[in-house]
Amino acid sequence: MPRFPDGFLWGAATAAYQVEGGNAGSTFAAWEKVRGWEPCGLAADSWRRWPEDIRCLRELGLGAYRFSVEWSRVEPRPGEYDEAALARYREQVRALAEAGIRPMVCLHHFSEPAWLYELEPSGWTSPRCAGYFLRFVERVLAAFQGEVRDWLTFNEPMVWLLLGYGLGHFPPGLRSLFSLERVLGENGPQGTVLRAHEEAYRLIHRAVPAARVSVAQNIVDLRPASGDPADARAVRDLDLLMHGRFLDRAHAAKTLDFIGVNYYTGIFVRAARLPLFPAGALPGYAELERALGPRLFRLLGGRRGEAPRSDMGWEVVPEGLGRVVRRVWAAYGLPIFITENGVADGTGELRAAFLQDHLAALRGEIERGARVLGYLHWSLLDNYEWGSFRPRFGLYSVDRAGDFARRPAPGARAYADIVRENEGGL
Ligand code: IFM
Repeated sequence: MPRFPDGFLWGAATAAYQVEGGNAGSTFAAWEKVRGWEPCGLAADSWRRWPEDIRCLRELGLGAYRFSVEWSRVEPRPGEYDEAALARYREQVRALAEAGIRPMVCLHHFSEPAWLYELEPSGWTSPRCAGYFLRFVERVLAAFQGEVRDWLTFNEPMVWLLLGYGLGHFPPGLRSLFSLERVLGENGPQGTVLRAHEEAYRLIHRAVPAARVSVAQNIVDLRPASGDPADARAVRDLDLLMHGRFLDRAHAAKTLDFIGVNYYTGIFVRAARLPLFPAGALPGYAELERALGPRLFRLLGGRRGEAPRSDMGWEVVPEGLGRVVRRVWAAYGLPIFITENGVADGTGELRAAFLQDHLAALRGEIERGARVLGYLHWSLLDNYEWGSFRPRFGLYSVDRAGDFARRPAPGARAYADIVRENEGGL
């Protein structure tokens, strides 16, 4: 594979709730019981075993690590901060720096303190949530004492809002099936989140003038299901709703230093025959096909592709990463950071080729002129996939039934080889 540019950052990503364990004050801890989900429990026990995680990063030769700070742990009661927890995160940041690994800190990765929804039952529909969040951000900034340069304010805000405020699958469990466009539009919770992002951006830059700040936007490669111009319009409208609008607004407010892209899959989109779907689009998401059942999904005009599927049912579409990067670069002209990309691969048969093919597509866009700062593989470890430990995204498996030992999973060696081949850059 051709080499990546000098200074390109190779890394891996996790999120607090998915790996730390013991986050009993999170909205998700209660939610697991309500929904009958597999409990997250100790997860990968990274709250205690983070030095082992750093050893894994070093073993792979990685130079960047994205993790998140768990709001419910740092602020267990409104306005009460756990200084020991903040000190523990600071210790982790320092240990990463000593190991030559650049931290990227995400401030909001789905999980929130349960008290937030006791105070604000309609959640981010209330502008007050932004105020609580920003107070937490200030405490984290003070704790890190300017030692972290790369920041993400929100992880996948549109996915989180869709699941929590539209489909009722995440806390706070609000459903607005027939008004998804309102939830995802500026006058709903999305507007509050956007304002919180913009203000957090300013706070971070005030505390760390050299900071690089963004959001991690989940961007799916959308293709029209047929040559019908209505399908092309549906692609454009869905793209705007799920990807573009939030980024456009944040970009216009000059609150993005780069674009964080989480890329997993590509889907076909058909113009919806029934006015049920937002943006007039019937998207070929695996989750929608599962919810409707394959027959009804097809009857409504849904189309899935022929590519191999991961354990999430997501089609593996490496060229889609290239198309997404091309579109994002053309739209914003800002550097791009691949903040997540990975595959749920229980048999271990997919990951090595997945990495090679996605990185080849990414390299192609760099050659065409896109500026890409780095690539973070999701995930460093097998972790809690919001309801289940079954999907295996990790470069390392975790022996959860035993001593939580981390062992390289299939594909880890392939990633380490790519990283080593690129040492020194072009
Ligand atoms: O595990 C999630 C993560 O929390 C957000 N991005 C997608 C990943 C895989 O589903």
